[in-house]
Amino acid sequence: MSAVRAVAHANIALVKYWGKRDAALMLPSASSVSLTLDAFYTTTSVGLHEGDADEVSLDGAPLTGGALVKVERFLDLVRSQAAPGVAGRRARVASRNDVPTAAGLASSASAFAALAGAAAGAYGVALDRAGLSRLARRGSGSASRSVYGGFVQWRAAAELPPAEADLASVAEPLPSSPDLDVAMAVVVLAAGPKAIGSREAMAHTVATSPYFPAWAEHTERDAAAACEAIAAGDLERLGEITETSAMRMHATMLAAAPPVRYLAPASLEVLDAVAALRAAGTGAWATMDAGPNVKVLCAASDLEAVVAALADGGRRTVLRARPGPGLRVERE
Ligand code: 2P0
Repeated sequence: MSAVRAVAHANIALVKYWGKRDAALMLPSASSVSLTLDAFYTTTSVGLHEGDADEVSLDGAPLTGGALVKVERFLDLVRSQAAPGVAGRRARVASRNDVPTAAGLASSASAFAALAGAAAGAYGVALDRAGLSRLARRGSGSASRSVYGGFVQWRAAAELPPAEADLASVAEPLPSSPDLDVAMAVVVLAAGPKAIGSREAMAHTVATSPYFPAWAEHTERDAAAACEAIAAGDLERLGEITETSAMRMHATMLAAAPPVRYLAPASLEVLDAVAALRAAGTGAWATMDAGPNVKVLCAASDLEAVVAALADGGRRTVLRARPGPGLRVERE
């Protein structure tokens, strides 16, 4: 069988995913809402070979250690759904991350969405979009959202028992008002000492933060409100929900024992600059993930003004992003 290539774009959560209720099935504690971006993406090609081990490379270098094990386990999951003739064969995986600078924005979301598309294709596992989203979720939760372009919701299906939620907890594209023409400015800040990875940090937050139950409850409501704001084309409301969700997520992990802190002094300076933009009448709202970088949601027509303000005369690196497409899969 020929190799299959897939391209998936990174996504930034507007309503954050932070915490699993079932780590084995990768079921989130609450729904999340994201925007898939054009500027950052992963291209992955998967072919089958006769050797006895999976071979995985990222940006031309062989993958090793825990990262390799994660990919092998994911390939095992795909093989468990493949026809007997191919299920025993090993894969050759070549993956490339495209980001405008080597800025630490490489994302497990685009990586596992692309791997899901390419591996399912290479092993002849026929999946529709929902099936691909469900498969990508097993690699990395946020990857479920990168199967779709634009605004996306990943449903927690927390009302269902885990075995049923395993089928229902997938992403879906969100209908958005044509008036909602958005962009993101990504402020790249120097990463300090390597912080704890998001999977471990999430589990630690669930286990030790007394704020976690309140976080999960409010996030489910915030996700519903964000969907409404997106449908109504209400950027201001969406922006407020976005910034609030990010701050609540960081507050929840700051309350873990010991605390998890991704906010750096330079991040706080950018949050102040975003508040100053708003005070001066420009709609701009900040969000942050498991690192110091700050992403700023704004109207596409305000992007250049926002980038100029945040770059502060060239003192900071600011990347531009617009809504991007969903997963594409093709046979090589
Ligand atoms: C998100 N993040 O919603 C949140 C916000 C980071 C902060 O999803 O364990 O790599 O593989 O499901 O998806 C990053 O965590 O974690 C993430 P796993 P993932 O985008």
